[in-house]
Amino acid sequence: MTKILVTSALPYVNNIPHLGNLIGSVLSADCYARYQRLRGNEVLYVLGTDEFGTTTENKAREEGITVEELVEKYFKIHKEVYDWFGTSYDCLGRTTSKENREVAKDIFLKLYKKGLIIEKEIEQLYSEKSETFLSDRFVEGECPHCNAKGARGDQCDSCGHLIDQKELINPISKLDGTKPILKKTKHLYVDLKKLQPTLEKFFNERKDKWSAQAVSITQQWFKRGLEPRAITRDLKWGISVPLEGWEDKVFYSWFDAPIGYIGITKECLGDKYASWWKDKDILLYQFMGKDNVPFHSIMFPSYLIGCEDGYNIIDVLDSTAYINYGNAKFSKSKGTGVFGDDAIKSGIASDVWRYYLFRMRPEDNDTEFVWDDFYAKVNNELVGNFGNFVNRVVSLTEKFFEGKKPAKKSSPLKTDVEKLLKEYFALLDRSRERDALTKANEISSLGNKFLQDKEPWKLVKDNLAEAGEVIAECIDLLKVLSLVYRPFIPSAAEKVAQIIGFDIKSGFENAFDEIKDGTKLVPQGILFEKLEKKQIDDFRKKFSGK
Ligand code: B3M
Ligand code: ZN
Repeated sequence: MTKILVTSALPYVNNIPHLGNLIGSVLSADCYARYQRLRGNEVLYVLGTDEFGTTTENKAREEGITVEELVEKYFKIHKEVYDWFGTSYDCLGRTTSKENREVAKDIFLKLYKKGLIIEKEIEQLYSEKSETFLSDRFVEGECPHCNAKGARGDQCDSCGHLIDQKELINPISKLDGTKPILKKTKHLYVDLKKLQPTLEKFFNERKDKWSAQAVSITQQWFKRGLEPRAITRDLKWGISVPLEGWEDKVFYSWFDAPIGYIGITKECLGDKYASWWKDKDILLYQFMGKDNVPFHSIMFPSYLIGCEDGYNIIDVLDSTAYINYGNAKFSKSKGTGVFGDDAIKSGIASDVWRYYLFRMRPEDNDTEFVWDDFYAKVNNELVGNFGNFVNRVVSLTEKFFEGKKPAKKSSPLKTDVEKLLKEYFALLDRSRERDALTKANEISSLGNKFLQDKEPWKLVKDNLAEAGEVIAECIDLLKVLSLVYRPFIPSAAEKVAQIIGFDIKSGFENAFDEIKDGTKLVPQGILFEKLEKKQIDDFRKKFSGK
């Protein structure tokens, strides 16, 4: 048994998460955590909300409430969304917790004592109108590397270069639309340059297990050469810097946010957090969108390696590309796309949303959420394949065998199922979730094809025993199916397990143990309703932007 610590990137708590946020990290981590539990491993899945930063501060101003009220409000919404989607987190916490403040300060002071914190006086963009220094996300301009418009103060999404906000051509304050001025201030920096050799060695030892995208993004950073990176900001909403003369500054949210994984574990487990963060036999598996990669492959490791306090450092980084809404981006302000609260109100079960999101998980390239495709995949695959197989098996058993499992002497499907299951394991071990779901569908298709070929509804006439053999084999397959679908569509999988009286938590270990002859099935009704064309058309209208 392995102990696996799974984390999902901590979504910002100043907005309602959309389907892209959800599949990008929260559900991806959930699927992996569920899978590993079913394989008999001990898993701790840590999830939470990222609550500091200027965006949050501004959002509170916009909504006319205090920042504290704002994060309270959105934390509740986030939790509701994660719960509705069936996220199986073990710890759910917040970067603003007392524990996280303590851990962040402690790590900072250790870095400081090791001489890894540098002080610099710099000039920074300042809005005279709003009387505030502008954080990187609040300035936009032309990229100094590729000239793309709309580059942010920290990064250009067009060419991926990191940017110093001062280099932006024609910067504009996104807070108030004015042209900012340069003003002197001082900040603290982590000396990434000094840590580069260690970070690179550490990365090279692990990269074979990382997503290709995460590897290439990280390699680009190393190739350009690491520079000291600021970890303080001139803001009020943040963790105060515990150093004399620095009391009026706070940590940059990308300092305390990844540390939040540790803080949240502590918030949830108390001192036992150390058995996950400091014991050496842990596998740390982190899920995130591609824009979060450098913060997890370089920044977070730099804090943990630098402070030399025995923390576990990332083993596997799994990053996703983006799922777009058609050819547009999800945007709350434009009313484009489906958000967590919309899904809750949709009248469509969370498993159905999950199914489509995993089928479209952007594992290598960006993908698109398309209503017609949603309709087709749900109806043809989820309902038409898996749902249909389960219903057929249950109703045939009821019709011809009084709802009880008939006897069987052989297992004609076993070899094929074992082979597919092995492939499924190999995929999920590397968190290729989208392909693994397709594999699960193949196993289900195998069952449907078997029924179609054997036609037990005809066999019953002259050879009841042979028809029984077929049905019994299908009932045993339900067990494997409940397991392979469990990481993706947990409620439906649970129902299938209930039909056959299988304790799904016992996992894959006894997947091929036959269900006892004569077991009475416990029907659970229709697993999924077919989507209606009209329903889809209404959604399309409703969610396609102002
Ligand atoms: N909140 C960014 C995001 O949600 C950021 C992730 C923090 S992970 C420690 O994309
Ligand atoms: Zn650029």
